[in-house]
Amino acid sequence: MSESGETSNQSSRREAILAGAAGAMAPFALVGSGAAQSKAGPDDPSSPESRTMPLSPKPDYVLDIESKSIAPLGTPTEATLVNGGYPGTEIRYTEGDMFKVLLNNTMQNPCTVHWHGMIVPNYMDGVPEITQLPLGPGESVFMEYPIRQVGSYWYHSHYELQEQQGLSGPLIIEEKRPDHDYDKDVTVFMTDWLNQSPYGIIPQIRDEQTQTSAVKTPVAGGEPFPGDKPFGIDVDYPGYLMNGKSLDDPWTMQVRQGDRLRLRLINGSTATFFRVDLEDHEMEIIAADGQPVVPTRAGNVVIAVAERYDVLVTIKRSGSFTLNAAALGTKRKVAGVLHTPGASRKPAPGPPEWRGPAGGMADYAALKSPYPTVLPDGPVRTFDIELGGKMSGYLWSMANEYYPELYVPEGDASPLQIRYEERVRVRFTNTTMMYHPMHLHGHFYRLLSKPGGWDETHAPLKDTVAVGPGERIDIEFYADNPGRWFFHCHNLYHLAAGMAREVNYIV
Ligand SMILES: [Cu+2]
Repeated sequence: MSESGETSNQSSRREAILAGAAGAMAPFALVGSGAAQSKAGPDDPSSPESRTMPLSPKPDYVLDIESKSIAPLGTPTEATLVNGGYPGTEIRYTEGDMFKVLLNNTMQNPCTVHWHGMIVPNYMDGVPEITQLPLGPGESVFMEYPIRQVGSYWYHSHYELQEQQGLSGPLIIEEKRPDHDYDKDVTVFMTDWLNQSPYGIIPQIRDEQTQTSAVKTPVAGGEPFPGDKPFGIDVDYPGYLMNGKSLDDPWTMQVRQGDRLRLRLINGSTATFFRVDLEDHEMEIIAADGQPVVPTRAGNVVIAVAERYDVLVTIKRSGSFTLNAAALGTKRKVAGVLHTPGASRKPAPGPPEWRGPAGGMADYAALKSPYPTVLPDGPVRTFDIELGGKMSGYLWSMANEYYPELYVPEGDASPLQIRYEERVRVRFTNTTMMYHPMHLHGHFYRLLSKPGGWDETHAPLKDTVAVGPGERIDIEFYADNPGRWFFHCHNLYHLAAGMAREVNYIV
C-alpha cells in the first residue's frame, strides 16, 4: 500500500473513534474523513503528526516545604518554611492566569497549604481532613486552577500550628489594567514570631505547663484600639516582623520624592492586629481583602489577623519615613523604612504617631464597593452565630459548638448545612472579651455596615471580618461554589481551641 493509503486508514480510524464517542455525528465524520485525507500532513494543525507528546503542565512556582532553624529575633527557633525563607516565596500572577503551583513536602511531618481568599475548587482548598488528606512526608501535589479574581491574598499552612512556625507567604493577583496609577507595587507582609514552639502556648494558657512571658497577659498600658479601648490579647509575642525583618534589623526600601506607591498591607500574623501608619504621610485605601473599594483617606489603617488593605501613598519629599506597625494590646511595634537616596534607614524610635482618620477594621462602615454587590435572587437562609467560649478551659465556640481541633479532642461541632444558590446570612454576636477575625473559605461575603442592612447595594466584599467584644455584625454570601468549606476564627489559637464550623452544600 502507498503511504497516502496508510495515512488515510489512520485518519479514518480516528474519525471513527470520534464518531463513536458522539453517535449522532457519525455521518459527518464519514464525510470528513475524505477531507482529512487531502489535507493531512505536518503543516495541518489537526493532523496527528503536528501534535507533540502530552506532558503535564510545568509549575510556575515550586514551594519546597522544609524544617529549618531560623532566628529572626536573635533566638534560634525551629521553623517550617517555604523555600527556606520567611515569609515564603511571593506568588504573583496576572488576572486571568492559570494558577500552577507544585508543593513538595520535604519534612518528616505532614502539611497542607491553603490559598486564603482565593475562589478555588473545593478540593484545592488545603484544609486537612475536610478537603484533602494532609500532604505526607516526601509527598508532592500539583495545584492548578483558573484564577477568577484580582488583588492581595496570602497562603498559609492549615495543618496544626505550622502557620505560626513560618509556613506562609504573599499571593498577589495583578490587574491586567490597574484601576489606579502608581510607580511601585510593594508587598508589606506582617507577622508575629515566637522564640519557642507554638505547641506550648495553649497548654501554658490552660496552666497545664509552666507559663512563659508569652502568655502573661494582659499587658498594662498596651497599645489600645483607636478610641482608647483596651485591646485583649492571648499571646504577648517577643517581637513582630515586616517582610521577615525585625525592628532591630528592619526592612527598608529606597524610593524617590514624588513616587506613588501601592502598598499591599497583608496581616499574615497568627494572633496579632496591627495599626499601620507611614510617618508624615496619609494613605488612601483602594482595596480591602483583595476587592476594590471606593478610595478613602486614612492616617492609620488597622488590620485584623488575615485581612489585607491596599493603600496608595505619594512620597511627598526627600527623607526617611518609618512605616510603623503597632501590635494592638502590646507596647511593641515592628517598622520598616522608606527612604530617598542617602537618607537614614533607621526607623523612628518610640510608639507610632497617631493620625486620623483610622481606616481598615477601625471603620468598616467607610468601606464601599465601587459596584453593586447585591446577591442574585435565591432563597434566604439565616444563621445566628454566637462567638463564645469557656475561659476556664480556654475553649472557643461558634453557636455553642466546639470544633474537634488539635486542643479540643472531644469537639463535636456539626456542619452548617446549606443549599446551592441560597443567599446565606450570618449574624455574628460576640459575647466574649476578645476580637475574632472570622474567615469563610471559598467565597466572598458582603460585609454590611449595620446589622440587618441586607438591602445595602454597595456593601464591600470581604473574606475576613473582625467581630469585636459585645459587637453584632451581619454578613451574607451566595452559595455558588459547592463543597465542604471551613468557616473559622483566624486567631490560630482560637481555631485550635474549637472556634470553627464547616459550611456544606452540594448542587
Ligand atoms: Cu477568635
